[in-house]
Amino acid sequence: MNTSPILLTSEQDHVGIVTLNLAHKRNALNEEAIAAIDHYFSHIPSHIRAIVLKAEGDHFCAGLDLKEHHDKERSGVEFMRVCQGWHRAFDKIQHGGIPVVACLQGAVVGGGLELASAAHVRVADSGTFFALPEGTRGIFTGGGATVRTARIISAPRMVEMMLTGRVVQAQEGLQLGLAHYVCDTAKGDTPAPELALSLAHKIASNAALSNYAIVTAISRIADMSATDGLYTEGLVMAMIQQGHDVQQRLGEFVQKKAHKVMPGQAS
Ligand code: 1HE
Repeated sequence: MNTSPILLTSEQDHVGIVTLNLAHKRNALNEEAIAAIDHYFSHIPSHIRAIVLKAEGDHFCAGLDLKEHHDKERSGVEFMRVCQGWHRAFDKIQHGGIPVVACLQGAVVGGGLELASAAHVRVADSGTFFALPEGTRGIFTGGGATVRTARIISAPRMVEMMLTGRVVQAQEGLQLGLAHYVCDTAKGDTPAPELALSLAHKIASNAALSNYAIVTAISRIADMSATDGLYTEGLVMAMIQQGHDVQQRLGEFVQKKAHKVMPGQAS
């Protein structure tokens, strides 16, 4: 279990809760924070079946710790290694096999958006905003945005966001796919942290092997040719079909004991 004070961890049944705890610097990510994220997602306890990734304070994450970066005066190669560390850590979030629900508020900018882009489900408070201000800081993205964020919003949209520094508000973020849910408590919506947790519990109740396939296979198949993708899909299905609870889950449906898929079912 991770013990870093900058990444708080707790559990609720089969749901792990991971909280960035650097609110005083708007959860800007320094080397220690990236190491703590890498450590947690490398050692997910085996009983954890879904994870909520959230942050203390008014802002989810202000991206790269610009003070640390400024003070360290990193060389090109040193910064390349830092970026590779971010890639490793965030890849464990995306492809670790356990679904991750990000709970967003305030700034989700630069590396903060890269972090959110690695999660599988993004629940945003209505005050959330997204931006890629790297150009104004004289740097570039280094935490995976060119791969993950560009695939969510499209490469041309990412180019435009980076060139103009435009701030995308929560509702537009919803249309672009940066958020899957926007919670406006003033309109009576469930608060984002509550919705994120309830979605994580719901996800945790899926078959674990199905969840594993969903979070590891789909994004990889998207990188393949159609022929390879269809073949891989069949292989994944064949593997998942061996799950110990498949017959039980199918039997519950056959015996009319399982829930039906109904219109109007929110989540
Ligand atoms: C920081 C950082 C940071 C805040 N690194 N210390 N990211 C950015 O360009 C975003 C920079 N941050 C901001 O635009 C604003 O801080 C926020 C919109 C996020 C929040 O504003 P606000 O008014 O609530 O807070 P603040 O007063 O600006 O900041 C509070 C403190 O947090 C302050 O420190 P203090 O010692 O004066 O109290 C800030 O300096 C500190 N702080 N953001 C370090 N990012 C792998 S490559 C990834 C590339 C990138 O991520 S580039 C994008 C960087």
